[in-house]
Amino acid sequence: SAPPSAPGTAGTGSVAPVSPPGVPPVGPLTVSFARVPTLEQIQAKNPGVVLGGRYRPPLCEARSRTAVIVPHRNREGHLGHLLYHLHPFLQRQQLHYGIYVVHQVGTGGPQRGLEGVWGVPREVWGHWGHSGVTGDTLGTLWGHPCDSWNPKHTSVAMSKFGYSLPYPQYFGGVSALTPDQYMKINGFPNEYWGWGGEDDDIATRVRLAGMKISRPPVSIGHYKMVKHKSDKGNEENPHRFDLLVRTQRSWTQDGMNSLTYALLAKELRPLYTNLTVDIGRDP
Ligand code: NGS
Repeated sequence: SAPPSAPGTAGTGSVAPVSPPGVPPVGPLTVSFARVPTLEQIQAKNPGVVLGGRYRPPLCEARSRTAVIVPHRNREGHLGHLLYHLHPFLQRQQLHYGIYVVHQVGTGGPQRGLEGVWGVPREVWGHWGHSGVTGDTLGTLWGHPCDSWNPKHTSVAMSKFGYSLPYPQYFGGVSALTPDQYMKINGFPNEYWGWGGEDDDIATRVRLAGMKISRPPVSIGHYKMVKHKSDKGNEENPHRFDLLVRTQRSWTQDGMNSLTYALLAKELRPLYTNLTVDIGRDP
């Protein structure tokens, strides 16, 4: 049945085949970070993207709707690179999508593991209730970004790790889950403040919830990262190993069902929806 009306430009026609028709292959892309593109330049290259950073393929009905959720703090240049590459990637795949940038307020002081903000835009699920993708790394997605049965870890070959997994259970970078899968793992943990471990916690949740991590082949899950130093105010979390030992006991109480935050602003910008949230501070 047709999905309920969702934001974006009008789209009519039949359900999209798994491989997008009429999309000329572009082959391997050269991703350069030499110059940060301006938002105006990106807008000019993406005329089909409507306010809020939404797009709907004009000639077919996408199989699912995809919310791309980007946790963000103080890296405007990275955001420019991401939007420049990601909008065309997603359109070539004829996805019906919206990009949400979740901006955490406050500088200094430890912040909760960035992944935690994924649960923030609950209203995102209302509009884009089929698939979700989250991450802080640039990469490609293909077709239906989610796996129907299992949470997908998509950034399997990242430049910083020599294009292979740093360790077998690695779940960091970019992942794609359906809302149903997200609920099954009780969302992401809220107790990790500062750097490290929250992605390992999520990998453990996937297992404890009776699912497996699904992964695309290396040729698809290929990611080039913008190099960056460790973020000021996001120092290594000294408690992360203690927290990881407790995941088995804590995951049903700590997660989506215990998440608190204040949504301070929601702005529909030309290339993305900006959500400004206050998730509090390390107690
Ligand atoms: C592990 C961290 C993960 C992190 C990964 C890669 O050690 O959170 O390294 O880090 N786990 C713990 O600290 C328990 S990276 O090279 O990207 O900085 O994602």
